[in-house]
Amino acid sequence: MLGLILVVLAAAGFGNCHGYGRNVTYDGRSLIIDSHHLLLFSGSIHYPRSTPQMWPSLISKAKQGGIDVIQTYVFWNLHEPQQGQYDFSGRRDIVRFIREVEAQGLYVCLRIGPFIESEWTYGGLPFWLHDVPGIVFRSDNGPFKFHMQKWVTKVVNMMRSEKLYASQGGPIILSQIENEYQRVEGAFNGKGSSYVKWAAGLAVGLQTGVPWIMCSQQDAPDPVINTCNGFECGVRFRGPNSPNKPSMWTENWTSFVQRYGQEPFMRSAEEIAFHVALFIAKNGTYVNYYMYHGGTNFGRTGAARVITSYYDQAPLDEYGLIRQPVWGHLKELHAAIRLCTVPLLSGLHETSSLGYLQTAYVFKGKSGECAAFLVNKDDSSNARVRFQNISFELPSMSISILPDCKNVAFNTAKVSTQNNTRSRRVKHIFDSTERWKEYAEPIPTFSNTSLRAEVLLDQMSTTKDTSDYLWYTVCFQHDPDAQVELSVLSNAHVVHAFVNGRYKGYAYGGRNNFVLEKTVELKNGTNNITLLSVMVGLPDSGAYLESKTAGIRSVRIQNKYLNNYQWGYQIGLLGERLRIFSTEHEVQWSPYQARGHRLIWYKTWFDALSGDEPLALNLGSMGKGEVWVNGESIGRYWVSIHTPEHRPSQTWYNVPRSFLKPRGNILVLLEEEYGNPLGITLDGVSIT
Ligand SMILES: *[C@@H]1O[C@H](CO)[C@@H](O)[C@H](O)[C@H]1NC(C)=O
Ligand SMILES: *[C@@H]1O[C@H](CO)[C@@H](O)[C@H](O)[C@H]1NC(C)=O
Ligand SMILES: *[C@@H]1O[C@H](CO)[C@@H](O)[C@H](O)[C@H]1NC(C)=O
Ligand SMILES: *[C@@H]1O[C@H](CO)[C@@H](O)[C@H](O)[C@H]1NC(C)=O
Ligand SMILES: *[C@@H]1O[C@H](CO)[C@@H](O)[C@H](O)[C@H]1NC(C)=O
Ligand SMILES: *[C@@H]1O[C@H](CO)[C@@H](O)[C@H](O)[C@H]1NC(C)=O
Ligand SMILES: *[C@@H]1O[C@H](CO)[C@@H](O)[C@H](O)[C@H]1NC(C)=O
Ligand SMILES: CC(=O)N[C@H]1CO[C@H](CO)[C@@H](O)[C@@H]1O
Repeated sequence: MLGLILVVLAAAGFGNCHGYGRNVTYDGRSLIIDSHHLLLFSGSIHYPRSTPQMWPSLISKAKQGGIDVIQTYVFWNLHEPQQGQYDFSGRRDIVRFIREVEAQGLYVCLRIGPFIESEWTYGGLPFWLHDVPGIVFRSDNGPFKFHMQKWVTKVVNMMRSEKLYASQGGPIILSQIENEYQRVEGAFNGKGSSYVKWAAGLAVGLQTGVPWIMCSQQDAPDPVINTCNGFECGVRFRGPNSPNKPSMWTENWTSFVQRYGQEPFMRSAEEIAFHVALFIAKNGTYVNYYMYHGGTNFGRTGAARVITSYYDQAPLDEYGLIRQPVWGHLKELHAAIRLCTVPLLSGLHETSSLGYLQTAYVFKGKSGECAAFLVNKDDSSNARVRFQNISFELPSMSISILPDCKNVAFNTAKVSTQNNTRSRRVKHIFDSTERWKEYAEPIPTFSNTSLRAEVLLDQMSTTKDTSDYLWYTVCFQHDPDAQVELSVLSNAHVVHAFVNGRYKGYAYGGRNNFVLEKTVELKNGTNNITLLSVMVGLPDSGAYLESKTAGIRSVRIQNKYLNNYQWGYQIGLLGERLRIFSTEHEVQWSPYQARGHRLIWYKTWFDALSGDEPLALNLGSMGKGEVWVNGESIGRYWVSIHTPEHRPSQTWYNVPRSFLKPRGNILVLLEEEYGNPLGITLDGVSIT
């Protein structure tokens, strides 16, 4: 039997896909490549969430873990930040990423979207789309369809000109259009379903020679395949919408996105394995892990309040290190399911009850091969069952896989892989006062501003995502000297208040409005009130994203509303405009003094560190801000916000080795609140 399987796999031509076009189709059972039915395990790795230097090892570890397909989104706003100005360099080099997957003999599933959500700022849509007259995103709307068609066509043509589709001999076997649209479809009334048909027509009309999928879209029009996203597709998926389409799971969440203020979401290896095995038992033939490697939301790419580390709990952690037992347990699961390939894909299926909560899913091949999945859904106790006259003990909430219908090759609840632990060792301490410099961000007043309005402006349409920061300033006449109550209502993420140049405090919120309330002293005469509104990423989900607004909604002093005063605005920080985080720029940096002021830029330097293990900055002594290494932003940090367990959501921040030089590396931080840079360390990360 083993011999037969090897022949089948070799015939499927795994890993030698150069030079000739392949015929990728599907039927009700699975994807078919050159007339071979395939059972595929896929893993999401997003190219911009790691570095080109990390790609080969990430892909190789996925391959060793039994992964056949690498799935990635295409990140439109990264590639076309300004209309018509494209960037495919460095981490954005999607062609290089796909070629690396191909070089290692794996396939690619390309999820073009172009709306991708993905906890990525603005769901991957470029902000300039917001200003296209008359646009309604993701609807049967002329302007949106025009730009979507242009971008999707550009991506497809780029892939085609590089010969990356399987139909041309390349690795791409699947493409996705749109993303989980059914969740919002109802909000667009009739324009939702006509948009779905249009999007499917656009995709199919591009004639890539490989099938298209729509995830979480039950009514995906033929020939587009509807696929499942979620934790438990073996339980919840209603199945393909046609008997001629295979059952595919595009997002089986290995963990879940973490936002600032939240604890990480842990999903056990046993639970993931149970749901994957159940999906296969129920005729699934494609399972993708979202994420297999999460990585890092570098720069300002994370969506609203999403932490910089992305799906660190995945089988490959943020640094690309193997996380055990999940990586090893899934590897064994894949190997056991592979042993069932022939009966799974070529045979008859039977389901029989073995008990109240126990079921056997049996697959029989044409030459007498037999494989079985014995499921015990009893979550409180083990079950003893008889299957084909043999007695089996099924652990609670588990699936036993029998590639020959007699012997258990794997049970999802029995983890034989040993746990590993991740540790960090301090390699460099930035505790030398002489090595730090600082630059105090000036606090603007009304007279400094050129942008004026007699309303409180929306932050997103004002900054156009060029900065997390928007200053709101106003002059307020008061008579006489007095202590008054200042109240600021915001639906951005943070607001800091300054009165007459003095810091008065801050407040933050989540999804809803929040209020900053402070007692402040006003002078007899003109007072300067300056508010800094901060967004930790743009929203990434929901219908009518283009009409979402954020920022300061209302300002009150005692009983007087200042909303219709003349406000002056400054977009972004001066330090950002001067690019003082870049290596070449020189501003008037001052010697470090532990003043504890708000809004201080800090700068130091260090030489490269020995070894080759991944590196992370421990920012446990800092508050909130952004950090740059040699001019590259490694992301936002927010250590001062704590989870219900009273700890930061993220303390360590990934510094890819490829960002470093042998000597004279520049580290710059913008601290919004209060931080002690002397407490920062650069640590080596390893697993044991
Ligand atoms: C591709 O495969 C399908 C069946 O899987 C078959 O019907 C079709 O003729 C094949 N096309 C080519 C060009 O070989
Ligand atoms: C191993 O890790 C799992 C999480 O996947 C945890 O539930 C379990 O307690 C750990 N076992 C040991 C011995 O630490
Ligand atoms: C699996 O496929 C077989 C054959 O098409 C069908 O009889 C069976 O009901 C399917 N099983 C499930 C759980 O959908
Ligand atoms: C099943 O096992 C019983 C004894 O344990 C035996 O009498 C019976 O013949 C067996 N049936 C089959 C189909 O093997
Ligand atoms: C704001 O204006 C004042 C005086 O008009 C000036 O001293 C200060 O440097 C200006 N600040 C900024 C940030 O431009
Ligand atoms: C406030 O200042 C104005 C103008 O300088 C003055 O006329 C008024 O008396 C002052 N009020 C108090 C309470 O000092
Ligand atoms: C308000 O700001 C202006 C400069 O924009 C400055 O001249 C004035 O002294 C400030 N007022 C107070 C009370 O700080
Ligand atoms: C899309 C989807 O299926 N989402 C579900 C994923 O699983 C979690 C928890 O089981 C549900 O809350 C989601 O609705």
